[in-house]
Amino acid sequence: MSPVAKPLLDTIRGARQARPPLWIMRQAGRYLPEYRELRARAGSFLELCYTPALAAEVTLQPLRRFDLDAAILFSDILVIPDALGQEVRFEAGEGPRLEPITPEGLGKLRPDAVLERLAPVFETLERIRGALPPGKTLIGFCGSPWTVATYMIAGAGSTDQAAARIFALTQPQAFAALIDILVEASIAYLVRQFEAGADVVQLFESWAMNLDEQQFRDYVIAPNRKIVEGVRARIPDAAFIGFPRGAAAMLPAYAAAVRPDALGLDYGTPPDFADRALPRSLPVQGNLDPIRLLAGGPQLDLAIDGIIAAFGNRPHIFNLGHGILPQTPIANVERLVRRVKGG
Ligand code: 1CP
Repeated sequence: MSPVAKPLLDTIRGARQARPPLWIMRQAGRYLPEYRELRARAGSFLELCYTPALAAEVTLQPLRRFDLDAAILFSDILVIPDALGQEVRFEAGEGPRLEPITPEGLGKLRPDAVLERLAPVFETLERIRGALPPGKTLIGFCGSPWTVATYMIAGAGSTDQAAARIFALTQPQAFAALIDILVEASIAYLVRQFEAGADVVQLFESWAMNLDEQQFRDYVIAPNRKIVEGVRARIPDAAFIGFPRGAAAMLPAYAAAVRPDALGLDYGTPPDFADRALPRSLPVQGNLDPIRLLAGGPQLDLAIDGIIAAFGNRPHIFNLGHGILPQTPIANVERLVRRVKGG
């Protein structure tokens, strides 16, 4: 018996579809009333991530509402620092807060405890796998080491990542040790995600901008490459979507060295540039501006059509160029899905 076709996974494997398959970054979350309702009952955000029945339910919510081609595990990139033993809290309306890591504090991290502490995440994947219709792709993920390190070092999100950039340049040995810990933890975490049922994993390098060429090669390319190679050493056909947000002119170098199966494009990347700069066989994902989705109307239809046309000659997964915004009207998401599906 041949396995059921999964249009999104098949696209990642290089098979172009007549209409691009579609998922939406951060598709489970605050723009959905059913998420806000469940979130209010769940206690803390991390409790929600670590309660398999609830995390699986939240993962499936957007698929019940919209005809999306993939589910993405409901979790967060900051479960890795949490599992390493760094204190992580999510304050309502303020985003994540961590106890900032110091060179001296590195020794207190517990890489050996990570898989045990993340066991609920693997159970969540197993539950989603069991409930997911056969044609749908299941996406796992982790944050890339540099992006996760920016939160671990600053103790919060920041617009310029200055704390982490200064730490990397003034404490190079401690920084390299931290990146190594994150690379090893991420390899172990992703291998278990595949074993628990993920079809593909996305590497979220959300803060790949603000780096010069050498920093980009050292902090972004090298660790992501180690993760891909480390996972493939154990699971040879492991599929990856790389998403280096803000990579700009470094995109081709990232693609060539990291060798993801598909490349996620942020909305600042001109489709024509990406199409010319990347090998024709490399599937791309993206790259609608989330503000266009929020604003809606005819400009949304035009932007969708433009992106589909620009990637008409290569495998393409339709997505936003960054996460959906909490204020996005549901009707605009319905309009997007209809348009991409050709309805
Ligand atoms: O109270 C709440 O409901 C918290 C909001 C929230 C949600 C819904 C956070 C806090 N994380 C998540 C889920 C999440 N985060 C998912 C799964 C949901 C899905 O995609 O459907 C994923 C893939 C992430 C990944 C994530 N977390 C990234 C990478 C993607 C991106 O947007 O760049 C990053 C940077 C984070 C950190 C984080 N977690 C939460 C917030 C508000 C943030 C961003 C903080 C900042 O702006 O610096």
